[in-house]
Amino acid sequence: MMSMIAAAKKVLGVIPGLLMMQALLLVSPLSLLQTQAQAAEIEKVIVDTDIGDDIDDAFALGLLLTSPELDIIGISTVWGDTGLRVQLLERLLRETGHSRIPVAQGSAGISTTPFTQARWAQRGRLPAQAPMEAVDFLLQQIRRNPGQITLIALGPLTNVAAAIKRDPETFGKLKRVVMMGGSVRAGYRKSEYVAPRPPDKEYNIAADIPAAQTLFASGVPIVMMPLDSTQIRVDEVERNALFGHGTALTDALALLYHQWIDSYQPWSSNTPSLFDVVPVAYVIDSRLCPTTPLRIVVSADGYTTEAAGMANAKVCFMVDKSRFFDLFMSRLLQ
Ligand SMILES: [Ca+2]
Repeated sequence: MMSMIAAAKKVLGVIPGLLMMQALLLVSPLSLLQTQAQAAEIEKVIVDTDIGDDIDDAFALGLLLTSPELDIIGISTVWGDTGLRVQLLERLLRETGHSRIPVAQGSAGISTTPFTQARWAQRGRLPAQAPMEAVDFLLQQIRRNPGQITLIALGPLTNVAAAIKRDPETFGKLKRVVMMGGSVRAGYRKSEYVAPRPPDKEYNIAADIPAAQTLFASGVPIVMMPLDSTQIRVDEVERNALFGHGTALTDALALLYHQWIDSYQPWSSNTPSLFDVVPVAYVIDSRLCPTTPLRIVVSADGYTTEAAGMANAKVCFMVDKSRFFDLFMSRLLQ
């Protein structure tokens, strides 16, 4: 008759075997394939942003930081006080638990646009280490991940053009540029219930026209989200839901929004437009913004017009607003 100790040993001997079987089941060929498929769906992105002026970049960052489909390998700042934009990002990333994301700094330039969220940014910390230069960072990351990176461009295209000029061959190894900018068939409008103006000189393009011309002549795949599809407003119901939600991210967005409102800002509205959120939403779910291949020419005075010839951009003219808000609100209200 088996002693109690021997019986216990026998049972304990079976347990590792069971665990091993379970482990084998967990790494079955099927589950390995599933894991690989999930990994393949994660999109590597670099975000180039003029966060701090208008408020839409902050909302775009909000969607980026809450979307598991995206691997944010870095964020670079562009236009005007790029150092203060780094400081804003440092605070936003730290307070939302994303300090691991590298931030790079574009060259500082002159901007006449008010930095509406400067006070929030100034209360952030300076990064512990001097940030990498934006163009160096972008080119370094493209070399490390050829054909894999989507560059999401949310500001004037100054860094983008500088990267093309410095090393066009490396820049050509981007997977694509998904950008907010331009105005192809419709201009700025107060609301969707008012007829749009004719195409306008859109801010990101007009701020640095030669840079936009450089990108559209580069041959790199471009997905363009112009004014035609990006004038989506966050009304009071959505704002209350977001700003009362109580996460570190929505708290930060609420404070940034209030500074934006409290500044002398050219947008002069309580209701932000989510321009820069549209390219981010597109990268997550391209079905919400179907595109048309077109040849886009950037004129010397900053218009983006359709021309005859081979397409150089895929342009989204209409966003599925319901699908867009389902995605945006559900992610930020996690
Ligand atoms: Ca922007």
